[in-house]
Amino acid sequence: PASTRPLLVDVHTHIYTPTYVDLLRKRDQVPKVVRSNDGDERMILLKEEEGKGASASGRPIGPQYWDRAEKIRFMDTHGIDVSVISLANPWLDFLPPDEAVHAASALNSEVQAYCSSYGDAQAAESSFAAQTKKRLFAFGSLPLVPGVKVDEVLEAVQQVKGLSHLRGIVMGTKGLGKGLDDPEMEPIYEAVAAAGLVVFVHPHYGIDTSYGEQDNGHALPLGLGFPFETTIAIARLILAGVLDRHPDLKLLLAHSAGALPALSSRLASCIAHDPHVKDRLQHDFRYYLGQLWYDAVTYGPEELALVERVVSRANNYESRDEQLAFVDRVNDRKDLLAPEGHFPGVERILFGTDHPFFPPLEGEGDRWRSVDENLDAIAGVAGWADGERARVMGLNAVDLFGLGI
Ligand code: 5CU
Repeated sequence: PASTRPLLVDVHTHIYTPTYVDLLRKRDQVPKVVRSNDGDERMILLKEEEGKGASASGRPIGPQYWDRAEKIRFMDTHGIDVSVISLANPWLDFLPPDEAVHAASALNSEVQAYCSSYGDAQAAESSFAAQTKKRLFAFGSLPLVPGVKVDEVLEAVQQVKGLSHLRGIVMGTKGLGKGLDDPEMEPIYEAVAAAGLVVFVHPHYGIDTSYGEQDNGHALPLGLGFPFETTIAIARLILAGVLDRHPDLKLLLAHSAGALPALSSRLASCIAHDPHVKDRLQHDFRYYLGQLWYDAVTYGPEELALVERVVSRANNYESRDEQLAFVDRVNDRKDLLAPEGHFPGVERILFGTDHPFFPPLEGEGDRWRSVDENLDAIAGVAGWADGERARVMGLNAVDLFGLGI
């Protein structure tokens, strides 16, 4: 029964709202929604979907992208008690400033209604919602586009803060057009941190590279391009000192921050050996990984374990001596336990699904393989017990987003 299993909260789950899909229907450039020859609607989203080959002409879209009943059915099928939904990529990035400002305001109201009008009676069918009476929360959107007035972005931050079911904002990696290390982003970071909102950083553009002559469909842009985009964006943000200036900024990184955990020591070494940047930060680069949050969308227990271990180390990382002491303590895992009884990195990792992307393959049943792989990863991390799993499955989200309120 629901009451005896751990609370499950999905922090990486998207929608394209009806207003947003209408915006895309009016466009003749990517991103756009088009009607195919057989009458079905197709969404063309990524630059790779414009060309020839397996991914050309986009993907079919339907109610799974916008219908709340579909979201709830998906949640029920997978035992998800609560979802923190976000507008999917590419958000408002393609709009001129005035339109982006209006669209952000309309979308934030729409997403608030999507969550808040889901009635108490229906919500109470979930064990968690029996206490909170809420099953749906959301990230809002900001008009982050080149040329927008920063004051208008700050007004949107205040709008999001004032909406009861919105607990953060979702954003891509472009900021106001120049990336997340742009000094123009400073007042926005300050306002978002002061408002206590969580920033969900999500990729869309991939990286500027060729994936070769062979047609590999979406596999490389999504499997590598997306996570490398996040890796580079967050490395730049850290190197610009954003986390030194805004230690209260809460950044949740999609796809477990891509390659950032795996490359953090190499990056730290490159920084330490480069006279241009070696004195720029207040801490060793690895330290900052302990200031971030990570979704658990890794699809494998070993990858998830790597994220946890690196983030656990970050919380113990100030100097080479401390690092060596950390390694000693890892060898006797018990010594490292936090008062709550788990590695500190466990507190920074949160379950996610990426719904409605990666649906079941033909012939598969109602459960989504992509969801089960991520649940199995949480179940399979060596050394985690029920306490660690419960934190990652839902308790961390309750704390980070204040879902009990
Ligand atoms: O399949 C895709 O293109 C995507 C996407 O666009 N965004 C996302 O979050 N996951 C998969």
